[in-house]
Amino acid sequence: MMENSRIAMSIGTALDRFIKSHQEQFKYATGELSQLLRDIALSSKVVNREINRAGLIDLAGSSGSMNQAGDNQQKLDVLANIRFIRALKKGGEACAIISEEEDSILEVNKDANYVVAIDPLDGSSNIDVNVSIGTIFSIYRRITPAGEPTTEADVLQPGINQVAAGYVLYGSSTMLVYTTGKGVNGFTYDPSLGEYFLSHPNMQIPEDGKIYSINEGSYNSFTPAVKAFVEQCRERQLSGRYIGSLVADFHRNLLKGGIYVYPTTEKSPNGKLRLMYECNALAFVVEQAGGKASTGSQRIMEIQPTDIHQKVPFFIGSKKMVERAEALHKQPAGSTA
Ligand code: AHM
Ligand code: MG
Repeated sequence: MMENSRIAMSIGTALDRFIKSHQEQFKYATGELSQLLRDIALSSKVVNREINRAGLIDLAGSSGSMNQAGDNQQKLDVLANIRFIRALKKGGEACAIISEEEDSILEVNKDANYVVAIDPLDGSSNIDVNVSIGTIFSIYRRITPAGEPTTEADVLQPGINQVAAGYVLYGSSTMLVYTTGKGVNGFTYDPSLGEYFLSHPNMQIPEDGKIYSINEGSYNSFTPAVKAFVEQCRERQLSGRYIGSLVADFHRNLLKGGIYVYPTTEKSPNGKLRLMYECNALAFVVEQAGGKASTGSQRIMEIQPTDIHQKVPFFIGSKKMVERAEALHKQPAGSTA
């Protein structure tokens, strides 16, 4: 058993080979988690193909239906949801799935051991304008024994229980970045070979950064602590960079150093982003890369979820930047304005 060791893998190693060679690091090294990761990677290739063809075959744009949050679902959201769920069902390793596009828990294979939380296509308002979008996923091991029906307790687990998490960025190139709790590795897709290859081994986020990513258009409805944080970023003359596509903003900040913030606003009193299939996954990745993720006053991964679609305020990125935001939340009301 290669406990806690990060197996040296050279750049260019194919994802399948990488997953296989790291299987022994998992606590339950039976191959099921490896298979789940492969299922997600395979469906992301299908989704990638559909995204690349979207402009050509009129897939982009609204499908006219609404999801549970009342968002206007895009056709590609619906398609991506179908692709991932079909692959996870067929793969047989998921006992339950929760998705941004599904109102309730999908019970899949009661004999399986893993719960998957997924946002099949995040940032979908960017599809029509050819801007990067992403898939975000979290994997948990169920608490009840396999063979029994999945319970709410199996699904509503805090982020610290994740066994794997990651994202796919459909950008100028497509990348899959994931962690199983032993560091973070990034793979770039080669469409001519139909395979992901290791391009970013053992990713580390800079301890401090010069980029802040927040929708400043909502400034007037920020809390005093968040307003103070934005003021501090302006005073320090940091660069404001906001794509409005979480995976893309997060990925840039992971590589360059920075912070992404989606705080509470008047329109969204709990923030906009969902704990279970957006925040926890990226929190696991960022912590494994040496960064932090917080609500401003609590570590994201320690929140006990009460609802599969629960929203939380979100501060994520370079350790020092998140700590500065947290420090402003600790100041007595009135002193930060
Ligand atoms: P979605 O899950 O409906 O796609 O919304 C999440 C997206 C994030 O990718 C992005 O960072 C954020 O919403 C942008 O929201 P806003 O336009 O309010 O700044
Ligand atoms: Mg989303």
